Amino acid sequence: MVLEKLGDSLKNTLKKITQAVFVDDTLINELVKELQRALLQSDANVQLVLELSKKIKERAKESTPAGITKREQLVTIVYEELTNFLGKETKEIAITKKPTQIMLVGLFGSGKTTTMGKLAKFYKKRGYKVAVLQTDTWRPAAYDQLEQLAQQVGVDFFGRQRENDNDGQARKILQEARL
Ligand SMILES: Nc1nc2c(ncn2[C@@H]2O[C@H](COP(=O)(O)OP(=O)(O)OP(=O)(O)O)[C@@H](O)[C@H]2O)c(=O)[nH]1
Ligand SMILES: [Mg+2]
Repeated sequence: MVLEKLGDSLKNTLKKITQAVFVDDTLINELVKELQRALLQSDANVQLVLELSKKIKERAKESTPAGITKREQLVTIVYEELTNFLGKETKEIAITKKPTQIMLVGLFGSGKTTTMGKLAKFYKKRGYKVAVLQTDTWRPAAYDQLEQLAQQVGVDFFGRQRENDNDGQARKILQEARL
């Protein structure tokens, strides 16, 4: 999911609630529709988006607790339901042994290399000795992309440029990185 874009759409949607004169069914329906649009554009699962919409609409019917306005209640509901939707729990990657290897697997263009850079920076900052390994010899520039990223972050980089032996080479690169 491209979360930055989703963030902007959601911000605009929530702004609508805070600026609305009346909080009524029309506003709630409009809000849910905009949320649906924003989430679906970010490739969210259709069934889950429909469930989220239903929950928000149901909870919006509840009476407003004393001390807050209907508007504030609605923003809270949307916030809570979105938090549930996007995942409430975070999971730490436990570094229990050295070396710890993290392999990133995913579809083309899903953000593996970028995430690798972020992870490298994260662990370097915390005092770990980090090396990133490029095992993709298929896509042109994959090597250069990670090499540049490693330079920016200031971590070691290992890889092979344009090699056909995809199977054995990951192991070889790993061996090199361990030396
Ligand atoms: N907005 C946004 N863009 C991202 C994020 N992560 C990656 N990208 C962008 O998505 C594109 C692909 O990212 P990569 O990290 O190269 O993805 P990849 O999975 O390594 O791609 P391949 O190696 O080609 O399979 C790049 O233009 C990144 O800048 C993210 O969290 N948010
Ligand atoms: Mg990549």
